Amino acid sequence: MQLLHRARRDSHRWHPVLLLMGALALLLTPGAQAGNGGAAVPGAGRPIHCNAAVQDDWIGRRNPYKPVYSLHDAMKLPEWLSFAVEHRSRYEGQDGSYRFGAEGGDQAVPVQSCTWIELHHQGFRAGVEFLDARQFLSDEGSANFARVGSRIPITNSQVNAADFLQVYAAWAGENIGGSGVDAEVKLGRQTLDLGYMNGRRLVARNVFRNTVNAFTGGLLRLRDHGDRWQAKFFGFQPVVRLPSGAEDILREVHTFDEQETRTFFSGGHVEWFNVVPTLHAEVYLLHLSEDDRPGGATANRRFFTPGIRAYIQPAVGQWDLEVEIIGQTGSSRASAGARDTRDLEHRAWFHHWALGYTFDLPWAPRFHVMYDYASGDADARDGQNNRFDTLYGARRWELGPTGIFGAVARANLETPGYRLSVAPRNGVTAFFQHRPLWLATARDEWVGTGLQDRTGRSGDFIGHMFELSARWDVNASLTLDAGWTRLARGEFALQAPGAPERGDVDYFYTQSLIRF
Ligand SMILES: [Ca+2]
Ligand SMILES: [Ca+2]
Repeated sequence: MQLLHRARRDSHRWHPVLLLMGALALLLTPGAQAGNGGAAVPGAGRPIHCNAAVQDDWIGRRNPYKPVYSLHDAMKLPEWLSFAVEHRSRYEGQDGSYRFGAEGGDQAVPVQSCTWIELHHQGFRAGVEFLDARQFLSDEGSANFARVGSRIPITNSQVNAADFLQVYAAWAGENIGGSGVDAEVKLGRQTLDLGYMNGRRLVARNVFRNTVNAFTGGLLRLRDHGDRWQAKFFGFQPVVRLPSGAEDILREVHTFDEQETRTFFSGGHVEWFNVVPTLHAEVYLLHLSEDDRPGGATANRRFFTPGIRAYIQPAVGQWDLEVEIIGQTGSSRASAGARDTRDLEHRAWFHHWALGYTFDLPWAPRFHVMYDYASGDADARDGQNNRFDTLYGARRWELGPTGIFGAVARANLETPGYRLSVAPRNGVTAFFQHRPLWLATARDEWVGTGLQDRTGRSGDFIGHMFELSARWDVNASLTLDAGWTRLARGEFALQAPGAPERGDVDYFYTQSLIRF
């Protein structure tokens, strides 16, 4: 541990080992391409949540989603109607706590039900997706989120009962006028992923989380008919999940969601496939501009988020890699508090590096190392906000489970790590992951926990996160998934003001998903 800690002291910005890692990976790229003559384009992954509505891709010729037990087929519904129902139940248990002022353990049963109906005629289609996200066993004693002086037992990230996730009209056409370009326009309330699979760090349709981000506005997607590139441009108002207050959620008040009427989120995202065979690249620029609205105080974020990403997907007997570098510039406030009216210059950044190899052995073991850095704000009085903001991104695939756990946010964070993944049989995957966690700056918050030591005297070491997880896609209608995560708390997590006194935290979940 001492070694890791020492190594990390040198790594604050661009660790030479990381640069070497990146250079090495690039050198190895030609080898990878030699072994993979075909220039495959990233396709849709196997769904593990309410996902039917986004698996059915009208351009790009990806596999349409199809459960083995199809209600659509059983009901002999016509071809012009798409229809899917999904239901996920999860049990989550946590022993011990790590948030500000929290004590004891907690448990929850998040339940998600989803119905999706789409009509299509020639290139036109109209769809509705209805999502019901509830959580049982949460009560006043729960502490899913904490700020100094207030414990929040449950949030609208976990609960949004019976609401419209998507309501849209869309048009798609291929090889428009012989131009070699496919196009799709989607208008209305919708969900969006930016960046294939693990690229969903800034805009994601959530998978593990019980509720899902949605936006209202327009999306234009262009795609090269020869699969060389794809571009997305959007102008949105984010949807705020209501009710948002913990009291209303616990009392099961039902309120339909609304647009955040004074928030505008827009951007462009361009992907190039097989820049050299198997290496894919993305470049993007996002803009967020928000103002307080009645019932919705904001941090008045007004900033641009540019970024680049490159990756090679894992394949047996091949090296894979991923690099993503994101900047943020503009203005924001230190908090969303009504009395916080001081605009700060917003300058933040993030980078992610990963290098892996999949062995040509039974169970196709893949070992990969990774490193994430998300800037924090070292000085509360310097007129700058340097805390990275992950916008509408997701994190479960690299920063541990969310749910009632969610210990690791992509802000004020520095974490190397490694993971061993195996696939013992078709449809079964499992992994072990270990990540030591540090605050990027000791004076800023361990974001999302309410723990902060402005003097920096509690140090910057959060602790070690160990994770074991397994998933079984029994068939296209049933997926089982379970995981155990231990947070072995370090100096900061034990000594920061308000930190729970004792011991490590264990989190366990098990879930099933059925789709028809
Ligand atoms: Ca609602
Ligand atoms: Ca500052």
